[in-house]
Amino acid sequence: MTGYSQVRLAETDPLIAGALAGEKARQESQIELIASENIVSRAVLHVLGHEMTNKTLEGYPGARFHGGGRFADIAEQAALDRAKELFGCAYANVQPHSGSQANLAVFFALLKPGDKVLSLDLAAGGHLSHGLGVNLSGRWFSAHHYGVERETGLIDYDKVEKQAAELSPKLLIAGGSAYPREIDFERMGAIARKVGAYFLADMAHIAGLVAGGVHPSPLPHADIVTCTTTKTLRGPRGGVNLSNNLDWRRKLQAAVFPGVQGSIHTQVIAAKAVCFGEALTPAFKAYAAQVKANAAALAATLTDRGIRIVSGGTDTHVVLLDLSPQGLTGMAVQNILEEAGITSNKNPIPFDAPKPADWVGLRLGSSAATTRGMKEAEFSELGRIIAELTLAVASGDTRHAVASARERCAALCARFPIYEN
Ligand code: DSN
Repeated sequence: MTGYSQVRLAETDPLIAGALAGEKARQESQIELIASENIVSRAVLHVLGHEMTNKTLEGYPGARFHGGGRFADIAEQAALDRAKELFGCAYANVQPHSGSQANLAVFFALLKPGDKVLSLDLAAGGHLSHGLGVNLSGRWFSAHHYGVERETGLIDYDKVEKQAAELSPKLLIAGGSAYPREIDFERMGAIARKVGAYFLADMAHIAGLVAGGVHPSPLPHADIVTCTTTKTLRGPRGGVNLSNNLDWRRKLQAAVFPGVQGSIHTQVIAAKAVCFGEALTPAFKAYAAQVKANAAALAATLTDRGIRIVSGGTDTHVVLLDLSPQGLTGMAVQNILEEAGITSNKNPIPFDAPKPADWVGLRLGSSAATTRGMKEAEFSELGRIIAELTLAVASGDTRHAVASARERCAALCARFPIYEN
């Protein structure tokens, strides 16, 4: 946002101007380790605040229900072309307003209410839009879940195959929000085919790693792939549907509009085009590799200091801490990290308690701080800070640890500003 518009907003709406200024300062002065967050480029920010937001359109490029769409069509067509090039696939739909909407459209396209779905349990790293009881996907469909092994924290694909054979789901789903390891999409696709299920791969969290070539792509194996542009992909808030199989085209187009959505978020679609353009550059490949290396450095440092990492490490940007050996909840450590200048989120771990207040998991992610320019050395420092704070909470005396952590986090923020100009 330019200085001019901030000044104007402060005059017309001081409450919201204050909230925006506060949020900007918070982002600059805290280190963001929430795994679903990132820091978009100036170009993406610019597009999100553009007059393109004024344009109402329904339908698809070249076939709209409203007039005046020729420039929006250029943006949406670019987003489609770039998404297909980036992920090497035959079909894309860039209209879903979020990852949950992208998933809902797949349910709408493939299933009837009551049909059986088999997906990763939320506590094992799944996502609420894959059939959680309080979500439409769990309320209107018959959702069943596979989990991970208690000892390893990993999916046992033989068990998934057995469960799928017994259940005969119409839809098998892979992916989620907090599974830190590579998913064997090839095996999941083979299981789906064997039991006659459709296979949906939700790569919301890892889309940037897939785009950057540092995580295997689900596209050769899944009927349909969904993702967001928000997380490792470092773009605007929004969803995408992809497929290699053009047979899904008609159904998916109709499922997104008019199935589960109306008019498009025009400026977000233009920002998605910019995001895909950025992700096609060699610099983004280097970024994706650094995200993975940084998460590995963070996990190794925490492990060395006696913090248990679910699954023993990470193959992605996600590091999931199990705080039960220290007798702590995720909430307690989330709070102390925030006091020191690190943002994170409590998260269930496999076999965790049902109530969020009792969860013993804490989820960290490396995408946003990597965008600031931090590398392995800084992520090791973050690991040391987080371990010291955790052990201090466990000991009941946090004063010295918080004071030291605050200073060290502030020093990192000063060395790695978010937007330098
Ligand atoms: N699914 C939520 C998360 O992973 O934090 C939001 O994207």
